[in-house]
Amino acid sequence: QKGTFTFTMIKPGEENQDYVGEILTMIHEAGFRIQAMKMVRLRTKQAEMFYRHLSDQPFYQDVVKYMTSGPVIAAVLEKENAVVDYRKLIGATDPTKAEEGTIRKRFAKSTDRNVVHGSDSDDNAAEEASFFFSFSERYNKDGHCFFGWGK
Ligand code: YYY
Ligand code: MG
Repeated sequence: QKGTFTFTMIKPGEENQDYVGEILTMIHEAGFRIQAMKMVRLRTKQAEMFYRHLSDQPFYQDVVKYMTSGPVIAAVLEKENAVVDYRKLIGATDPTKAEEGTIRKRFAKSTDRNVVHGSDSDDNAAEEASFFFSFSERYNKDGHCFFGWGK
């Protein structure tokens, strides 16, 4: 069902990998259930595609370079009001502006390495999940989408 899933990534870097357990604990304690998860290293073309909406931004190539510098942990999370609640849990893009108790406030040192990605809409969550998880990882044999909404 729409509205009950979101997509997240834990971004690359040793400083993030050291905190994977704690980040997942925060996600769990905030009431999200992990429906799918994998660790993958993106190719440049894939990162360019994932962040194509930022292609006009001056930091676009830096984002692509960073996001391909090591593996990311991609996951689909389930919870009522998932997209909005997860954006609240991760906090502002700039960690100095993120509220206490958010993942970025706790772990991120800068905007350009802000630890986690979170989808900003239901449609983007569906699209981003389908970017990382193949058809057979998303659908059962009856054509039912495991993540609750079809894409
Ligand atoms: O959704 P969110 O991650 O909070 O921010 P976006 O505006 O979608 O930007 C995506 C990504 O780009 C951000 O997480 C870090 C990077 N970025 C940057 O390096 N410098 C900026 N001034 C803005 C964003
Ligand atoms: Mg965004």
